[in-house]
Amino acid sequence: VTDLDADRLKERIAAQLLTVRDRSLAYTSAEDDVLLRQHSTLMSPLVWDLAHIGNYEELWVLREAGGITPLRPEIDDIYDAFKHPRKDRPSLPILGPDEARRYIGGVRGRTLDVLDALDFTDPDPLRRAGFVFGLVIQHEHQHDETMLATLQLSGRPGLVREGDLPAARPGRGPDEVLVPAGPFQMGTSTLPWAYDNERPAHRVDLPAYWIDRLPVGNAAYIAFIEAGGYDDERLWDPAGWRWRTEGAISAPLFWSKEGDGWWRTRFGRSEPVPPDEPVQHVSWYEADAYARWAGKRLPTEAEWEKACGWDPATGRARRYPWGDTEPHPGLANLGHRAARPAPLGAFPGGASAYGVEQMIGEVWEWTGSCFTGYPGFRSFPYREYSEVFFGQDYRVLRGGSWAADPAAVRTTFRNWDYPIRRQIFTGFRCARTAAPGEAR
Ligand code: AVJ
Ligand code: FE
Repeated sequence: VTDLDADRLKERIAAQLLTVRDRSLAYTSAEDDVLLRQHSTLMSPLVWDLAHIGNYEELWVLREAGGITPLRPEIDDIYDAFKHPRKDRPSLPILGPDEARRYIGGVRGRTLDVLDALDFTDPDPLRRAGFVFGLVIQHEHQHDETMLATLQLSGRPGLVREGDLPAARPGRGPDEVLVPAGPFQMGTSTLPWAYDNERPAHRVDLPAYWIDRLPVGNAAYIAFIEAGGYDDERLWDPAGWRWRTEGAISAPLFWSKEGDGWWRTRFGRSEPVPPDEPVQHVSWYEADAYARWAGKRLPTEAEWEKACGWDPATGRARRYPWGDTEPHPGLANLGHRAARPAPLGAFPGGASAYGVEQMIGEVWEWTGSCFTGYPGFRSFPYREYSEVFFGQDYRVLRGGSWAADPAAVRTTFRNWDYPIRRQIFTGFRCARTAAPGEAR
C-alpha cells in the first residue's frame, strides 16, 4: 500500500463513516418521545440503537484498535445486546436522545483520529486493511436497517422516499434458470471486510438445480393466499402450522384485505399491494409453505450463493452478481433510495452469470439452510457476532434488502433470523432439484 493508496482508502472510509452516520441521525431525528418509546417488543427503543452504535464503535475502534482509555465504561453494560434482550431495553437507564447524540459524536471524533494514524499493513488483524472500520460501518448500517424496521412497525410517516426505480420487466426471461451440476467456491478468504461467518472460502459440489429468475412477487403470493394456502396444513412445516394457527396468520405482515383487493401499510401510508413487486414481510414458514404449494422448495444457502456469485466461464466467484464493480443505481435497489423493493425484472443489468436477477437489493431472501459455520470457521473478532447463533434455531437470509447499504452486501454476506420473524424486509425465491433428464 503506497502512501497515496493509503490516503485514498482513508478518504473512502471517512466518507463511508459520514454516510452511515447521516443515515443513523436521519432515522433518529424524531421527537424524543418517539425515540424513547418501545414500538414493538421485538425491537429496541430507537435511542438504544443509536447509543449502542456509538458504544460498539468505542469498544472496537477506540479501545481495541486504538488503545484509547474508555470514555464511558459505566454504560457498557446497558448497551451489551447479550445482557439485555430487546423487550427489556426500555427499563434500562439508557441515555436520552441528546446525550446519546453527544456521546456518539464524541466517539466519532476519536475514531477519525484512529483512522488518521492507521497503517493498513499493520499485522494486527483488527487494524490490517482497516478491518475494524469495516466492522463498525457495517454494524451501524445493520442497526440502521433495524431502526427502519422499527419505524415501519411504529406506523410513523415520513420515511417513504420517492427515489426513481426502473419499471417492471417481469416477462423478459424464463421463469427458472438451470444451474448445472458442479463445484463452486462458497464464502471468501480474501475480501478484507468480510465477516468471520463468510470465511473461509471452500469448495462445494452441487447437483443440478433450477432456481427462480426473480423473487416471488405479490401477485403470485396472492394466488397462494386465494388458493387457500394458509389453510392447508399439508403445505406447512409443523412448527409453522402452529405459529400460523396460534397467531391467526393469514397474509404477510402489514397486509389487509379491503373488499376484494389487498392493501398494505408502508411507513404510515395505506396503499394497494403492487402486484409486480417482490413480496416482503413474510416469515420463513410462509416462504416454505408457498414453495411447497408451488411444487418447489427454498434454495439451500449454497444454491443461492452459486446462482448469485459463481461465474462458470472463468471459474471465479464474483463479489456481486454482475461482477466486481461497485453497486450503482442501474444495477440494484439498495440504500433506501425508495422505501420499497423495485418491481420484478427492473434490473436486467444486475443479473448473475447464470441470468438470475435481483439477488442483491429488494428483499432479504430466506434460504432453506440453518445458520452454521463453514468448515474451518474461526470466530473473529468475537464469538457473539456469529458463533453463538450457530445451530438449528436460525435460518439464513441472503442478498440484502432495499434498505441495506452497498457497504453491507456482497454475494458471500450472510444474515440470519428466527423462522417466525417477518418485521424485517424479507422475501424469497424458490428452487427445485433438476430431474436427471433436465440437467443437459
Ligand atoms: C446479522 C442482522 C442478525 O442485528 O442481530 C448487530 C447484526 N450484530 N449487532 C443483528 C448485528 C450485532 C445482526 N444480524
Ligand atoms: Fe449491535
